[in-house]
Formats: sequence, structure tokens, C-alpha cells
Amino acid sequence: MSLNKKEYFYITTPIYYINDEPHIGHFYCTTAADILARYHRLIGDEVYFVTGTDENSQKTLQAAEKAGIDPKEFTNSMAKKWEETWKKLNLSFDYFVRTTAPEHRKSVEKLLIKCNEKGDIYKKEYEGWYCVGCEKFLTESELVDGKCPVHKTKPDWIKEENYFFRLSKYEKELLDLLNNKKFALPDSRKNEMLEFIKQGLQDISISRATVKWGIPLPIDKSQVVYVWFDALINYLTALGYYNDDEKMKKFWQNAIHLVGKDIFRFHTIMWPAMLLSAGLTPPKQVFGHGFFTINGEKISKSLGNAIDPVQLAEKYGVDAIRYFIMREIPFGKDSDFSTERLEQRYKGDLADDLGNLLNRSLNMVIKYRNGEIPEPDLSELTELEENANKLVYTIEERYKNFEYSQMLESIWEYIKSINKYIDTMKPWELNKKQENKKLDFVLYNIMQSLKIIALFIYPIMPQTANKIYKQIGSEKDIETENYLTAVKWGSLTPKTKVNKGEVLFAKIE
Ligand code: ME8
Repeated sequence: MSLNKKEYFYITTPIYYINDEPHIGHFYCTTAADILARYHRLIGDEVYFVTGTDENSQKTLQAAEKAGIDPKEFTNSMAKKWEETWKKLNLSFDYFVRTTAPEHRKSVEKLLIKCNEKGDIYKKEYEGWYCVGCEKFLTESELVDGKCPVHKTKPDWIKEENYFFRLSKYEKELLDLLNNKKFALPDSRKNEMLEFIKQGLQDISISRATVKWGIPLPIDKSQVVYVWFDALINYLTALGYYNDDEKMKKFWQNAIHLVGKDIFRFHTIMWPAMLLSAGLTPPKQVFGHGFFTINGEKISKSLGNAIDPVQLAEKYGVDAIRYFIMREIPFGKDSDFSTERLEQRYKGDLADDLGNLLNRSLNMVIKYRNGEIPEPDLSELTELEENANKLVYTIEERYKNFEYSQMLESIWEYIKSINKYIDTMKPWELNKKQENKKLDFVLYNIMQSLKIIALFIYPIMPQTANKIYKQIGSEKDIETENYLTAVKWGSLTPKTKVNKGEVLFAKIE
């Protein structure tokens, strides 16, 4: 249990292709990773959170040519754009990895040479349909009317002599790995992978003879490394695999990869096989989340329907969007992205349930106790206290299972129960009747539960959580708290002054 003992967490997102700009789908996965990273940092674990860009794709080259820019210049400016976008959106990654960086090239060379020494690389003549959009070979049976089913374009027929990786050799080990309950989640996707392996694994081409953009194959410099073989190794580059950095020892065995369902197979089959071949252990977990559509359509450049997370954040605030995407859709499921639903949740869950709760609670402390947290007699156990104690463990369990939406649902039930508590206890009547001891007790309970709410929602809405913290009178930032001490009932210091500020979720025009 990581609540009782410090653990290490290595949390990653896919490294994104830079031929395009970040959209809501990329933001979704990066946010999910950010939330997990923030939660583990909060409870005292040591976290290394990495995102980055996949730059050695043919798509990069095509996009640079189209823009009439030198590919190196293009990659530098696009990678910068992605990194800055994530920073602007308050994503707390510790390292931004780029596959055109010299360190990455060293990692790729090192791993590939190990696989070669193991006898897992061989040369063979190959021909097949290659989709640049997917950056992979497609089988005849995967094509629909001769086209790639995802990109709706005719793939290229490629015939060349390539280097192959003996994926088939790892069939049994991969089956064992996937049968381990926690490695690949959710179960439905894991079962698809098991089925795929049972049909028999083919060795895969890991180099390209005609492509010039990419990392030269260390065992034959006339070819470049296949972009997926190269890209997956980013997870090791970020830990300093190329020079045996200490981070490898600390973090590799605790790697959690969050990826979309589109690239789950690469991460649960090809990647662990590459690692096993190179004498490394597979990652601890891979989670394949679902996809957003916009009005039922796939998000695509040609349809021009991509939603820009920066624009959305400018309108609603980044915390509200983080809340919405994680609450609305159970992680792992597909869903349509609806601005209407976003506005409903903004108004209902955020402005009414949470914002209003803070507002009315502060008003009562100001009106009845001169803005000072009262000194209560806490000998009586309330349901608020009991439920808060239970929630600490429910939340931990939800994080372990990547159940973000269900976790938020439980937190919101708690928020609603505080509102109900106020309506039942009627502090205004206690005040009228001068039942001072009871009033102190009730007001303290309300403020204490707000403190706990701030801690619970911090990973999802870090700015909002800190605003609540400040308004209830804390001088500390949540990041500096000892979580288990701070969520304990009674942790709120009596006699501190509240500090009412701006409303949490203003009306959207
Ligand atoms: O595949 N809904 O990069 P990529 C939800 N470079 N998530 C979405 C989404 C949508 N509509 N569209 C994209 C690549 N994503 C490779 C990865 S990793 C070693 C190499 C998210 O730019 C989702 O997480 O195509 C998906 O897996 C990822 O973006 C793909 O990003």
C-alpha cells in the first residue's frame, strides 16, 4: 500500500507525433498521467513523470516539406510548441523526451545491439502494404476497399530488404505476461491482445532501406530504425538508459505507461518483447484508454474538428476541463466530446455543488464567528468524519485501478453530503438560538471537511484545491503538506482566520 510506505512511480504518456498540433485527445492522456503523478507526489511517493515528442516519423518529414521548412528546424519548433503547450496547461512533467536528441539515439543503439547479440535480429526480403499515417505494415485482411481503415488512404507497396526482430520467439513469455492480472488494463483490451497472440506472432521489420529520416541502424548504417522500434525506447532514454543512470534502477521496474487504445498492441506486445530480448524487465503496467469523437466523428485534421485544449482552458479554466474529461468518461471507454455536457458539469458539479459550498460555508464563519475557525469539542463522531476517513482508502483503491471517473463520483457524493449536513444542522438557527457549542462544532466540521475536499481534489484540480486551501485560512500550499496528517479529522487549526476570495467557478458568458 503506497499510503503506508513510500514507493517509486515512473509515469509516462505516449510521445506524440509532431506533424500536428496538440488536441483534446492528447491532452486527455497527458492529464490522466499528470493526475496520477500529482496524487503519488502528494501521498509522499517519488515520481518521475515523462512526456515528449516522436520526431523520427515520415509524417514529420512530409509536414516539414509541406511547410517548406528544413526538417530539423521544423522538429525543433514543433517540439517546443508541444512542450510549451503542456506547460501552459499546468502539466507537471519532470522530463520532456525528444527522439531526435543525441541521448535517445544512444539508447536506441544500445538496445538494438543487445537484441542483435541475443540473435534476435536478422535480414530478410520483405514486401507489404505500409501506411505512413499508422507508421506500420498492414495485412491484406486489414485493408478496407484497398485502403487503410483508419486513415482512409491507399497504403504504399514496399518491397525491400529489411532487418527483422524475432517477435515470434517471445510468444510464450508474452502470453504469461499478459495473463498476469495487472500488466495490461483494462481487461477487455488485454483479452484482445491474448487473442492476437494466440493466432501466432509474426516477426517484425524494424528497419527501412529507402527512408532517410531517422536513426541509422547501428548494425547497418545504410538503413534507418523503424520509427516504432525507435519511439518505444524513449521510455528508457528518459531514465538515462544510454549511460546507466541511477534513475534506471530506481524507476524502470515501476513504469506505468498510459496510452490510447490505438497503440496498446505496440506497448503490450512489441515493447515487452524488445525489452526481454535486451535483458530488461517489461514495464509494470500499461493502460489503454478510450477515444474521443466529436459529434460522432473521429478527430482528424482533414475534418478540421480538433478541439484545442488551450482555447478551451481559456474559456472554462484548465481545472474545469481536467475535471470534466476525467469525470464524464470512465477511463478506458470511448465517448463523444460534448461542450454542452461540459457546461452542465461546470454549472452543476463545479459552480453549484463545490463553489457554492465554499462560499456559503465561508459566509457563515464570517457572519457568526468573525471569520475565525472555531474551537470545537470533537468527542462526538460525525458521519462527515467517518466518511472522510473511508474515502482516503477508497480514493487510493480507485487510483490503483485507474478509475478516475468513479473516484470523482465518490468525492462528489461527499461534497453533496456536506451541503446536506449544512441544510440539516441549520447553523443560522443555532446562531439564532445562541447554541454556541453546537454551532462551533458544526462550523468546524464544515470547514474541516472542506480542507479534506481540497486535498482529495488536488490531483485533478490543483489550482482550485489551493484556492480552497487559502480561503479556509491555510498559509501552506497543498504540495508541501503531509497528506496523511492533513486529511486527519482535527487537522484544521482553530482560531485561524478564513480568507474569502474570488468565487471558484464564475459564470460563463
Ligand atoms: O501514436 N481521443 O502518437 P500520436 C483520445 N507517436 N486520445 C487520443 C485521441 C482521441 N481522439 N487522439 C489521440 C503516436 N489521442 C506515437 C506514439 S509512443 C512510444 C509513440 C492520444 O500523436 C492517445 O493517447 O498519434 C493516443 O494513443 C495518442 O494520442 C497517439 O498520439
